[in-house]
Amino acid sequence: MEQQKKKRTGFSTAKPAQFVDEALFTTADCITRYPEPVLTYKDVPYRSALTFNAGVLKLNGKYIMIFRNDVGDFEKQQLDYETNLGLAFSDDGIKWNVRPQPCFEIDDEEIMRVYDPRITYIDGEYCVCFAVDTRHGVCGGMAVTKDLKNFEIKSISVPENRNMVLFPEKINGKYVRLERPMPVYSRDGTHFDMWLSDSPDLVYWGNSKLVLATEDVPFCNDKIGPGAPPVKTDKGWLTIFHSVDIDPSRGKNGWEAAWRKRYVIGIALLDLDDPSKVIGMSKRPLIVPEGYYETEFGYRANALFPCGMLLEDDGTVKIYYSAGDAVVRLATAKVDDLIALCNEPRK
Ligand code: BMA
Repeated sequence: MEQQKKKRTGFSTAKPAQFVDEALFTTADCITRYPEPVLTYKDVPYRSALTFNAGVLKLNGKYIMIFRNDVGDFEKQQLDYETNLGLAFSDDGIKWNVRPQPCFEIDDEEIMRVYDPRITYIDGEYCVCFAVDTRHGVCGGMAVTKDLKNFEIKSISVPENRNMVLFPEKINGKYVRLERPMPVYSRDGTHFDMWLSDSPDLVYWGNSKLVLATEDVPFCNDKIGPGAPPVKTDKGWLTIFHSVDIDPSRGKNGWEAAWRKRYVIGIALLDLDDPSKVIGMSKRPLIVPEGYYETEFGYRANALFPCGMLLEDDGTVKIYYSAGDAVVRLATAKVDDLIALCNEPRK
């Protein structure tokens, strides 16, 4: 019998937009939300409208947050189109004390801003990964700092890349990061997937591999991206990611004339020795937008964006995520329940 050849209609194998099933969009039972946002512009002692997409770390019993601060006036719904990174400390991971000045900002002839920080502590220093808007595209950048004041940029990728997160330890002798390139030519300008690269020195990155594709995420019809630096467990690297679906019928949903996307949080487990291998993934979102702050409030409603996750000694996982591109929220769950979700997808 003659073998049927698949017709090549393009590179993309991703699902078209209509395929998301609304019944999938519930928050997992194991999740508990802290009722109020843990950071808003009101906590910031300098000009601020939107405080969000915050990397969080716990070191020697203290919590450290680096957050994106979009400058403007929240009440007037005005943005100055200026972004800096703010620094905050906390004793309990809930009440944050923001330092008097932003800790990092770049605005020069080529780089317009850095944003969406994630923090990892490795080799006795902090490594902050961030997105970099340049006049020639969006890049992923990494900088190291010992004092959270003086930052040394280690690498900036070629465009288009974003959402880099660095694993908290070397794996097989290499630094490893998750990242989310944005291929405009081969994936219909959408359907962006999660990739991984490694490096001997945080400068040169290679051995890039696809980790998770949008078509493997049943609640995604647009793009996914790594969330927080993965947390090591004896069952694998616990990894959160954001996942986006677009509905062209959505209209005004925040400050902009229209906002047609919904960002939810997904969870997966990656192999301890080879984290390019997904060994488990919840087939439903971990957290979907619910309640006032997540569905009605802020610059862009229905946008949950996780950048921080940490494991406490008692087995509680703290997940820091933004709502409405406006405030930082905190959800908790037991690590065993999160692992179980990755292994036994909810019906
Ligand atoms: C992404 C990034 C994030 C933002 C999110 C939701 O593409 O720009 O900074 O939080 O969209 O608007």
